[in-house]
Amino acid sequence: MKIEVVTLFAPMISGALRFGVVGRALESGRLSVGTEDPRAHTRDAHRTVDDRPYGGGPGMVLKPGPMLAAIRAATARLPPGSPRVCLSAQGEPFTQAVARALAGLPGLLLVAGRYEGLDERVIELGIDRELSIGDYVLSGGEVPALAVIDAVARLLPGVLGDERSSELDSFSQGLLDWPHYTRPEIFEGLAVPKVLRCGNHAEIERWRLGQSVARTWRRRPDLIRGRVLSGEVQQILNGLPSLDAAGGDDRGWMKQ
Ligand code: 4G3
Repeated sequence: MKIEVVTLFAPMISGALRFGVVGRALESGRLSVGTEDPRAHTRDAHRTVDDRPYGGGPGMVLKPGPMLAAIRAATARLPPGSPRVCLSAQGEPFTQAVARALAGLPGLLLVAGRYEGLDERVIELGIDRELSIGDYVLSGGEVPALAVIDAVARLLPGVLGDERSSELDSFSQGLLDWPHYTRPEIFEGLAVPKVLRCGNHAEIERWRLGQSVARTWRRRPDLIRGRVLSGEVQQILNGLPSLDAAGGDDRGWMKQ
């Protein structure tokens, strides 16, 4: 898969992508990431990329000329039809389902804004879709672009390897992950749950699913309400206290 990022701070992108799973995806050629700097598309001596907002008010807006020229230059290096995505707090939520859809494409353009954002005409002329990584404001779209690249890269064939399939991840089943433990068996007085040391794999699977369901129900009931439930998950949910019941956390469920 080929990804291009339009950014004023290319080293933020290239620097962060050198490590771990994404770093190896780049080295193996399963993923390639290029950048395009809007400043390279300025014509004035000061290489100006921002200007004051029409209508007044604080902050600056990215000038449309350099931004659209950078989008077009980067788009020309991508397969035809690659979606052009802008990261902004006004976008639709970036979810695991969106990551899966993007990972199935041969190309993707990500546009990282700065200041108060892009001139709206750049969005009209050069952006297909706006995505948000969450309900908070950041100083630039680079960190959200990196989040999208990371989430997409680990879904590409061969990137995780067979033994760490993304199909076993939190969210691939629509539930939060279960708790994990490694040695030592007792750490600062806290023991690993007995069920994980019993060697009964059917019971371990049941415990993990129970933990996932209980956690999701307590922390993210929105994930349960909007979802078709298997009979097994429905049965676990029926045994859980209602959300507003006293005794406040998911840690009591099936402990030990
Ligand atoms: C304004 C994305 C600001 C417009 C970007 C980009 C938060 C998110 C910015 C624009 C951002 C997010 C940069 N802040 N929640 N700031 O995904 O296009």
